[in-house]
Amino acid sequence: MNAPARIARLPSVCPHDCPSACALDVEVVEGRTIGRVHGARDQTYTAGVICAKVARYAERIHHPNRLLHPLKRVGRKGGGDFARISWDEALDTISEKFLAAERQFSAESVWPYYCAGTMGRVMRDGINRLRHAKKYSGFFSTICINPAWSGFIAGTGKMMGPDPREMAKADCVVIWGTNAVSTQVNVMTHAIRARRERGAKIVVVDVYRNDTMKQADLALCLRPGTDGALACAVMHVLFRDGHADRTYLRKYTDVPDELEAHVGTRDPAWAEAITGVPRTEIEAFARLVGTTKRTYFRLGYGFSRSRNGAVNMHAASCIPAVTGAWQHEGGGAFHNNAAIYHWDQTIIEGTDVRDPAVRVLDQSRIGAILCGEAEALHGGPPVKAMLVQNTNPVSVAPDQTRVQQGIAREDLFVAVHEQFMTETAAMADIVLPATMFLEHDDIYSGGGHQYIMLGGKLIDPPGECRSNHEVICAIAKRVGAEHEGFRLTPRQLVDRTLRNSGWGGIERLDEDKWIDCQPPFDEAHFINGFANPDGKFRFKPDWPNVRFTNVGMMGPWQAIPSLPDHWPVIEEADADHPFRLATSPARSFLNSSFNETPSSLAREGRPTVMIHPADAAGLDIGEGDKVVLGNRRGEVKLNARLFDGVRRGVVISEGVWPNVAFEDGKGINTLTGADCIAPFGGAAFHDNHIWIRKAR
Ligand SMILES: Nc1nc2c(c(=O)[nH]1)N[C@H]1C(S)=C(S)[C@@H](COP(=O)(O)OP(=O)(O)OC[C@H]3O[C@@H](n4cnc5c(=O)[nH]c(N)nc54)[C@H](O)[C@@H]3O)O[C@H]1N2
Ligand SMILES: Nc1nc2c(c(=O)[nH]1)N[C@H]1C(S)=C(S)[C@@H](COP(=O)(O)OP(=O)(O)OC[C@H]3O[C@@H](n4cnc5c(=O)[nH]c(N)nc54)[C@H](O)[C@@H]3O)O[C@H]1N2
Ligand code: SF4
Ligand SMILES: [Mo]
Repeated sequence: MNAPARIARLPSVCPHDCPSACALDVEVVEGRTIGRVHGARDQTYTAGVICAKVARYAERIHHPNRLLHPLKRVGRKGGGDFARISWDEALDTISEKFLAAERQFSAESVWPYYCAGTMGRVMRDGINRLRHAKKYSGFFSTICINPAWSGFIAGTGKMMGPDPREMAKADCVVIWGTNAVSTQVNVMTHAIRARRERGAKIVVVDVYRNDTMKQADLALCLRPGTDGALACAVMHVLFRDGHADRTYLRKYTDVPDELEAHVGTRDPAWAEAITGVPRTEIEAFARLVGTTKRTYFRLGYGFSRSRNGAVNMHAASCIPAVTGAWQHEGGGAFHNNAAIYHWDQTIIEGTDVRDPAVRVLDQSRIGAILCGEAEALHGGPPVKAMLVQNTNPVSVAPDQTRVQQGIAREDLFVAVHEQFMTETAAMADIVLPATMFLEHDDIYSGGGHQYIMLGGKLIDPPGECRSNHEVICAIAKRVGAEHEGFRLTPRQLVDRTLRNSGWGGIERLDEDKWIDCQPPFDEAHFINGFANPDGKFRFKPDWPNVRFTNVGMMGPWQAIPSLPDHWPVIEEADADHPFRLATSPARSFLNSSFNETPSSLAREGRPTVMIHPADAAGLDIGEGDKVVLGNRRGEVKLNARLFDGVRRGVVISEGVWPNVAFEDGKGINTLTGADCIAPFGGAAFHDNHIWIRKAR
């Protein structure tokens, strides 16, 4: 008889690029394999709830297709033929190529490229230490947060807000531009608690009737990129109907009279024409937030992924400044808690050896950069060698056709460190197998909550997988990069970073698992003033001085309207492109992650576009028909689903599928643009005009 399996339940943290950063309770079987993954019950934000795809993590970590050994390309680029090599050969090759590029084209011809495939600070950001120590090209990480964060900081002065758990103490929760049921499930935990315990109303503002909108008491379905108009009309009604808190406005805001005069011309009829939302719904929304002081605006990323996204984010954050909701428990606006941790990552990132003269290249413009566009390269040398960690740009980056062209250049050397043979790894010269989060040590902090958390190594990695830190240190040694951080273990880096940031040492986390970093009420609600030099919330942002980045202004920022408004710089529909496309997240994928696990693939089905039945009828398109979506950037073939939960003229395609799941290998990002958006760059993933036709 077999003895029953020994199952331990050990703490960890979900490493994926998700604001929820869940605290986990992981079943480890016989010290070797992962069983079911649970949400930690004793962490107050996670509160025992995690998403289904991470609950089934055993499927991803023990996936038969995991990369297990270093590989080198044999045959043509992207041809798919690789041969197994040793770690020494792989690391020697990478170092020789980097040194050769440096000799011939200068250090700036090497471009380490990464994203947030893991949110662990050591494994995500350590690549910057190699960059800075070697003066390799800089990296401006624009693809995700820039319009959202800069738009929020434009008003408040700081990326923080009321305790996320206060959502449960609100009388109204406005879930704006985030499909929380799919993308950060714990928002729903706290919002629904407010409904259950206090009878709170849930409002959802989105561009389609997604799983979150289905939960709403009041659902506002607008056209993509028009949230600024909605916010202005709401403020119009608040002033008009006496719901503006004039005492608060005088004490806490910069130009309340100018704002009132300005939104006086932005009434619900004006906004209806822009947003498509009936004026009666706008009035109802304004009345609700105007008469409910404890209104918590939970502002997501989705409505910032447009060319006017920063302006829209700022406009939404202005509403609680008009009602004075910020003063109340359960009131105010929240996007992310990044600033409360005051991280000092010098030891991880090597910022102490950064040379500010080195050029900084824009992550989102990887296509133009690899295709050698002089302006994208800031007039400097071409990119000749890359190390890619934690990201899959061939699938996820905008302007995909250019990315595919650029990365296929025969004179470009690419090393990709990955868990799977992604579409980016498939284009590499050298592929390195990476550990997963349960196989290495790291530290995490929540964007959507207020904890710092430790995630320790629980099992050994399979095959010859190595962590990002091991790879960075091994390359550093071979290319002669010097920094103390290369001589420390991940736990030592965590310990030093915690101490330098004012959180004590790692022992505290070994004991307590996490640190609750929530600032006091007055600070989180800006009771002592907002984080701008004059202490006021800014209706009129000083964009060049928004404390978000020192990389500099980008895009047509000088044309940004001075007060909250509808900024008409989106890709409007026109005669050639009668439809607007948003490329929203899929519930069972996380960006391109999980698009390799069988259960996620089964749940998502196949690449699909949701079209309003009346629009489909006009195009002679029926349920399940193959259709072509196109614009000047390219064409994509997928399957139609008739769906009346969108405005006419708007279509939605969920999920970053592998490009190969589409006919012709052209993925959804073939249609998205990489033009630079104001004021600090970013990618307008939900702002695309397109044509649609039935495929023959
Ligand atoms: N399941 C799943 N979870 C994820 C991800 C995923 O891909 N799948 N991605 C992760 C990452 S990297 C991030 S940054 C977060 C992002 O998570 P969110 O903050 O939720 O942002 P988005 O995923 O971009 O889009 C959210 C919603 O905004 C809607 N939207 C698009 N355009 C507009 C608009 O103009 N106005 C309004 N009001 N709504 C609009 C979209 O239709 C979508 O329903 O989620 C993370 N979590
Ligand atoms: N059409 C469309 N495109 C989008 C979006 C959209 O809404 N619509 N959203 C955009 C957003 S918000 C983002 S943030 C980007 C994200 O795009 P990506 O960063 O590319 O997405 P992820 O799937 O989170 O992670 C990428 C890879 O990191 C790898 N990885 C995970 N952990 C580790 C590790 O420890 N070491 C190494 N070496 N690799 C690891 C995973 O295997 C995965 O293949 O996508 C963007 N692309
Ligand atoms: S909700 Fe987000 S953080 Fe939580 S387990 Fe799922 S992917 Fe991870
Ligand atoms: Mo993201």
